[in-house]
Amino acid sequence: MENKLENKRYYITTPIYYPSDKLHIGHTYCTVATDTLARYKRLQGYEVMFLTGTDEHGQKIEDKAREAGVTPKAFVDAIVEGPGGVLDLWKLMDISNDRFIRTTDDYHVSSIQKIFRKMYDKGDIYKGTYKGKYCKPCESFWTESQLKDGCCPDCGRPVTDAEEEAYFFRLSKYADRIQDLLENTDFLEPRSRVNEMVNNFIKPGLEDLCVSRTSFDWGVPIDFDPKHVAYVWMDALFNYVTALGYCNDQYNDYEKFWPGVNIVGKEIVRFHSIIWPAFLMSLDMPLPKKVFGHGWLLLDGGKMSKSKGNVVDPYLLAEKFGVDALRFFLMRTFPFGSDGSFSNELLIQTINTDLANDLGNLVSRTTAMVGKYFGGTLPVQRCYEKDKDDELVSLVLGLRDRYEDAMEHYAPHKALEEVFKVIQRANKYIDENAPWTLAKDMEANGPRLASVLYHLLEATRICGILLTPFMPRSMDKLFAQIGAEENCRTWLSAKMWAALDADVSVTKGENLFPRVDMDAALKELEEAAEAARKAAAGPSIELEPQLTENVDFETFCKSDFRAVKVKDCQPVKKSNKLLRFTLDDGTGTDRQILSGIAKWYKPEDLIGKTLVAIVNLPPRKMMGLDSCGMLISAVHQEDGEEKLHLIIVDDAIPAGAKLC
Ligand code: ME8
Repeated sequence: MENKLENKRYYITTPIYYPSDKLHIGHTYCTVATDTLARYKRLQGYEVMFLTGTDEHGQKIEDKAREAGVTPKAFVDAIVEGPGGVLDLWKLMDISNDRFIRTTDDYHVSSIQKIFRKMYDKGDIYKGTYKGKYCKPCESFWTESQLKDGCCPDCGRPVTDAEEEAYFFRLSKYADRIQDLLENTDFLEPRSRVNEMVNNFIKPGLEDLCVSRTSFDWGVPIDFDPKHVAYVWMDALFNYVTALGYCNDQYNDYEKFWPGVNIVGKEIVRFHSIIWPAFLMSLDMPLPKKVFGHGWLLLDGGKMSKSKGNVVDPYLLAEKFGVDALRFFLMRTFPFGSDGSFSNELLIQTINTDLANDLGNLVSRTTAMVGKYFGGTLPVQRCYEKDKDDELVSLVLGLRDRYEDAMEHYAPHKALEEVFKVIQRANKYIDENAPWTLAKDMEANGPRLASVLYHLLEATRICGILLTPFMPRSMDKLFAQIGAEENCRTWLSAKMWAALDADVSVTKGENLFPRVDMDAALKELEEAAEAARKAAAGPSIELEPQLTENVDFETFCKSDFRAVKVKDCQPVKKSNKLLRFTLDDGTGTDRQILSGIAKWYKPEDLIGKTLVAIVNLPPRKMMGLDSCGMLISAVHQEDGEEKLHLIIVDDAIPAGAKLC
């Protein structure tokens, strides 16, 4: 990671996600990690550009939109900007991105057209015929030899044959340079991914890459040959530079921020460490400073994915446990470069152990004791005891370097491990120094007690600074509680002992991280997941069995069904079921019908509607009123509940028209 302070600019990106469905905890994991790294760099004093966005073109989105009966743009708009959509999720999760790119943004589309033409003019893109295999869910082309058991090597699903006129990018031309880049530099991390790329993709021979499609429309049209749209990965990868203003006038940050760091999931490392640098080489552009391929969150041993439908909802977890607790859990639990198994138990356990027990207790015990023994403000008289204090102080003062080392190596989990070692040591320091015993003789021990508490506040402050990128909101509250002003919250002051005022005042505040009742929370989560599964599966509908006994036509014709218009509709006094309708049935005389549908309709909503009634049933008295006929409705059971819909017909049908 770039760490020279003379170059104080830093650019970091997440993948741009497909808005083919709601995003899940896996996307949240990557975005929170990238956000944490961006916040860490800002804390260090860098000018940071943090980009995220959505990858909106491609056949998969086009198909999904068709299924939903809307245009592709309307489909992605709803998922990106609609309630509970991508933008809402990042707002909820306190994601501090400086920019958000959508590949349907006009400036991006025209930039891709220019980029395509540049590469074509240079001779790195040429026209040919594409023959091969295509995996639709992954939007990936494969050669026969790359398939695993005849299926997509990424997701294991069947592939389809594809043959069409297409443009190709001379990927093969860059194979040696890419291999050298991967093997002899730190371009791609973790290192373990390098062998996989070289052995599986480069050594078997890099073939030229098909970079246009003609079989669907939802993409960036090639301006000089508009029946082709750009391959969605080409369109997507260049987002990292178009969002800075490369090939457009929308922004002017390309010179300032490129090259940057691309954080991606391991399944798209191939695109980012082979294809992406080759594209950039073709345009003589600087390569990313780093591509980091993080691991997957697994659920029941498999990858969570939108297309498999086994996903965990970040909204639900953030709402239940708090955004910061969720952010913290994701960063603390799963080593960033490896896969990890998600579970609700693990989440709750982490909250209870690290946040409620270790950090929460340190803050609440320390501030409570400053309140109890000194009325909330420490006296300035002190008594430092070398043998008791030195170890804690030096551990705390070395923390920033150990933390920085971990963060620079994309190991936020290790950085947190270091912070929590200090928090645990500070809690032990409380027990070793037993402030409650010192407090028994304030005259003799007052200065020592003040020292002990001050040391605890200092340890808490420095941990708080380093936890800010992980839990920004909670750390603001923590600083307010321990009396740490702005100048004691800086990166610089995380390496300074005694930054807090000697006569610092604390404020008792809310419990930052309440304990979670494991059993109750697990039960609630299971119920919520069940409700979500049901909602996704749609309601369970039960219908009345059809009658098997025939009715002869003559008998049927004796039933007189007519269109009727609702002139008035009122509730019936003392009945919570009945509505009284005054109807125009075309005869010139009003017809009154009582109907037991008050549970489903408000009377005022039905006035003016055209309904269907059988008009030759014998009159019946109900609640002392005559009902002359019956309104026709459709009925069914939904999730065990009776549902009713009046048959409301076209208003163009005149009152009294016969139904036959
Ligand atoms: O691949 N665990 O978009 P995508 C951890 N549009 N991270 C996960 C995850 C999981 N179970 N599931 C998803 C695309 N992710 C392309 C990217 S970039 C130019 C184009 C994260 O919506 C992870 O970072 O399928 C992964 O790489 C990304 O979401 C894929 O999101």
